[in-house]
Amino acid sequence: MTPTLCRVATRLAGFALLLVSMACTEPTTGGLDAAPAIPIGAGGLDTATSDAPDVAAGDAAALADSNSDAAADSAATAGVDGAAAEASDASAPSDAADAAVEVVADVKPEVVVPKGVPSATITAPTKGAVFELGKPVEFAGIATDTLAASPQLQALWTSDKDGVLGASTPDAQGVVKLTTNKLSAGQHLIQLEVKNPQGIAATDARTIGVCAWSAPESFDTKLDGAKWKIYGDAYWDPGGWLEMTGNAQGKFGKIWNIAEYVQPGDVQISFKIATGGGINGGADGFAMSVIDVKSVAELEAVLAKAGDGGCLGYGVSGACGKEKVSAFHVEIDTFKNAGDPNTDPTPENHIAVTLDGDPGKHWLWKETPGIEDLKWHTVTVEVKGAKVRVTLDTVELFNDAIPDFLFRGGYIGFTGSTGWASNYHRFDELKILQQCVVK
Ligand SMILES: [Ca+2]
Ligand SMILES: [Ca+2]
Ligand SMILES: [Ca+2]
Ligand SMILES: [Ca+2]
Repeated sequence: MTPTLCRVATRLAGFALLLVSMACTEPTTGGLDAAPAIPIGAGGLDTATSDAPDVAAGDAAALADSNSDAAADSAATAGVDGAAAEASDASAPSDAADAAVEVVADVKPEVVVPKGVPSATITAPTKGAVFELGKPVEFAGIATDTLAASPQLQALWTSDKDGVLGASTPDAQGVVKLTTNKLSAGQHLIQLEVKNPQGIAATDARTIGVCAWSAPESFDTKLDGAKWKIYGDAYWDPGGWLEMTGNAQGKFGKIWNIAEYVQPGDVQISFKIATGGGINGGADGFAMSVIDVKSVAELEAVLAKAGDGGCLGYGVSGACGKEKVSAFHVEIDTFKNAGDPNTDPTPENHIAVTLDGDPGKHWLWKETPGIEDLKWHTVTVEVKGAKVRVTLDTVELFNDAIPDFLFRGGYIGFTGSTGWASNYHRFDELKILQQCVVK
């Protein structure tokens, strides 16, 4: 065996060490019997050369422990071989030179590549935004890196609740977008991870909510008194809806949910209304209200003060009373009041948002001339931050911010009133987009 082969073979894994050692120390033709070690050595050259010192040392220790003479010899040989490697290469014949070239190539130091620092920023949706289950949610972000161009980066969107939402490549400006309608209901911590070509990652995250509509209240069967409580002239109509007054003069009533509390924050509420059929041009109107009180007892104390006529069964402040209450109302007003006791912004029928029990302050309103047709119409109310959007049969009436407004939640209910003029005042199919409590 040539010195080179011996050296290479000696660097093999421990199980072959003894055999190889003997072949190297006995330069006879018998050494050729060790040839099977060569193909293994050739195949494992890269590993063997780089790991050789460890393997040799480990084997030397292991074999020394065995107390065998042969083992001691081989350990010594391995140690000498490792130490003498440089010297042997220097004076080696041509086949040794080939091996030396490979060894040099293998130990060539790695080129130090400068590492970039990536950055990830979620730009949409806003933190704490709430979405309706099944509707598309549009995510957007910016992915950049101190070295790599944005299109060289990888962007990955994930939800802590639903896992991977999608991967994409940023455009030249670093913009990454993803739209999905697959988010499950509940709170999600959305994360954008940006990875640069070196595998270094940056992340940004924010919480959003995906909410499901509550089961609609159909009011098709007699009300459960533990949930819906009736006050004044209101009643449940066997036709399958709530009636606030009946078609008679001088009535006012209320029906309230005393079992559930609408959470504060963004909310969507949908219900159906029908009014009309009355005398003297029809009046006065009705309202959906959410009153922010801590208990049903407090709620009832407020409701007990609510006025009739132009106060629509919910007015307790302004021209209608002196109560201080935090409340949100959407009124459907079908009679023009002018200082009796409050004043309307238009002689026409209107739908308006009022606050805190004051029917005289119309924060947002729109004329709805044909509303007294005693047909069913759908009203939706969407609160997003200080903005309130109201639609009537899918037509937007208004979508504006109310200064300093914050939906505070509370107990939800309905009121209505008649006076000299009358009308039916019906509510049905209440749906509330369940508020996900989003941090
Ligand atoms: Ca119904
Ligand atoms: Ca009217
Ligand atoms: Ca009015
Ligand atoms: Ca009004």
